[in-house]
Amino acid sequence: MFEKEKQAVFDRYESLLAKKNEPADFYNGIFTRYRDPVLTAAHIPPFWKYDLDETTNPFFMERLGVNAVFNAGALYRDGKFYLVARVEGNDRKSFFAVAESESGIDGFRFWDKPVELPDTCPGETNVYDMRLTEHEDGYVYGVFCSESKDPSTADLSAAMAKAGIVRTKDLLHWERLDDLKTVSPQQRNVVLHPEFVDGKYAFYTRPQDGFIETGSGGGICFGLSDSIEHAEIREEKLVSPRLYHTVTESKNGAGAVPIKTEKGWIHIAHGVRNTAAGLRYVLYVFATALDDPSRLIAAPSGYFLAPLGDERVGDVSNVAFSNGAAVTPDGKVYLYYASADTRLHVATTTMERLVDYTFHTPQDPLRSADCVKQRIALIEKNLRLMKGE
Ligand code: M1P
Repeated sequence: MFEKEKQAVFDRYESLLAKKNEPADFYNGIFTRYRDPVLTAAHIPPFWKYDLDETTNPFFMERLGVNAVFNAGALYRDGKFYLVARVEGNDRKSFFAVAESESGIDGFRFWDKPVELPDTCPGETNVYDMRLTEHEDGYVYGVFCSESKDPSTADLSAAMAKAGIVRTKDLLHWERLDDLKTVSPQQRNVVLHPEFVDGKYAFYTRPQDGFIETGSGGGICFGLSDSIEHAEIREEKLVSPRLYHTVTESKNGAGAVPIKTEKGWIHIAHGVRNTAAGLRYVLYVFATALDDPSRLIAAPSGYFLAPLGDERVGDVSNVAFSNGAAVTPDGKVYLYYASADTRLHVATTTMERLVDYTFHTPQDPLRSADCVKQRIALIEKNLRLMKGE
């Protein structure tokens, strides 16, 4: 019985990892979606969950279950794709784990053990959403959310979010640096820019007054720090603002590390609006200038990617979230996005298409009357073309 169940669990796991992914039946000319997620709770190696010893686990039960695998930092190196995923145990605590694949769209296999971050903060209860930045200083940095209980209140759910920083050269050995200091009381969705700016380390931040609500935080900001070992930003400049009646009205946050193109830095971020059914998270794109990555130069209208079909349902429904993209030397872009805080997907595109989308999608005119004019202009142009005029 024990051996039979064990074999069945391992067989199911291996056949999942061997399954080829295929493009989904979806077209928008901007990116390709795929039929299957690239990482789910079922991609967790059985030996992370089961005690394989029959004497201590006679019923072959899961002892440490995994609830979800989602929000992953991404890296392409020497012909392989690496993800540092957020793995959430049944106990609600998240940790990081590296998975690698040859194709970037399927076959992701977790390394034998999850990442063991240096445990330097006794109050830290939860860690999640690592952005991986291959910095020009030679290190790979991981900037993540470090969450602890808010000691100033008896409210059990009150928490504090800060940006933790680690660095590595091999994704195996991690050095923990000081958490980022900013003027804002809390931070989440912090991203390290891959290049020095004015000789300093540059970060995209998301100031927030509370753990959930950004409050007075106006959106995604930019700040510089002299040091990375003791990172401190004294001034945060607004880059991508939250705007009334747009996809960023409630809040937004930097996502994947900005992608350098000949026309500017392309950012794939998330925007949040509130609805009667709760918060809706979508991905949107903006660009900043090559000579000043804090200067907004393009802001295509609306969302880039929204949760679709099954993606809409999960632990936190109606959420698309990304904190990682990998770019290959031949200009292919692999965007890793999670749906409903439950599973991780990939969408692929090319640098050429991403640039075209970013710089040729019209801006949001912000009012229905102007949006309909914008659309009618497109329709009239197309009607003339369709009539051969
Ligand atoms: O639940 C949706 C997302 O919520 C948070 O994002 P934000 O700080 O913008 O609200 C993050 O905790 C993220 O992990 C999560 O996917």
